[in-house]
Amino acid sequence: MEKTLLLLKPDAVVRGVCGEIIARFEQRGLKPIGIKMLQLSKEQAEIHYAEHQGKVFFEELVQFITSGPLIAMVVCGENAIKLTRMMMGATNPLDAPAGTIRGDYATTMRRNIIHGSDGPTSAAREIKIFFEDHELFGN
Ligand code: IDP
Ligand code: MG
Repeated sequence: MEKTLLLLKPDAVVRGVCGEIIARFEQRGLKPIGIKMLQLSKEQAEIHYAEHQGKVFFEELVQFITSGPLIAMVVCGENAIKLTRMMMGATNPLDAPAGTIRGDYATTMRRNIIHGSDGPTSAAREIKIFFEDHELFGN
């Protein structure tokens, strides 16, 4: 069993599509073991997106992810990381086919609806940023 961190970004909250996106993961067989709504501080956002520090889009990315509340979620299941990344679709929604979350809900890189950890190391690191051990259930 693998765990991964998903963020339904502020655009998902503003548009009121979080429930249907969460339902997709449940339908697929991934089990949410922790969910919370929060607004990231600039410092937390910079830690979460540390790998992108220095890139041209970094400031815009931090500005957007801190612009309003988001929903953070840990899901658990076999191959959860690969499965959630496949379900999300490409980073650029223009390259994300219909049927993927970004392909169905997003049009721009900046507002691409969802974040998902891209590997076991980043999943472990990112889950710790958002959740204490006692906030995760079914471990
Ligand atoms: P990912 O979210 O698919 O893992 P990353 O490369 O980790 O994609 O980038 C993190 C986030 O930064 C993306 O989801 C997207 O919102 C934003 N981003 C990535 N590349 C660009 C870019 O070239 N321009 C603007 N925003 C970008
Ligand atoms: Mg990434």
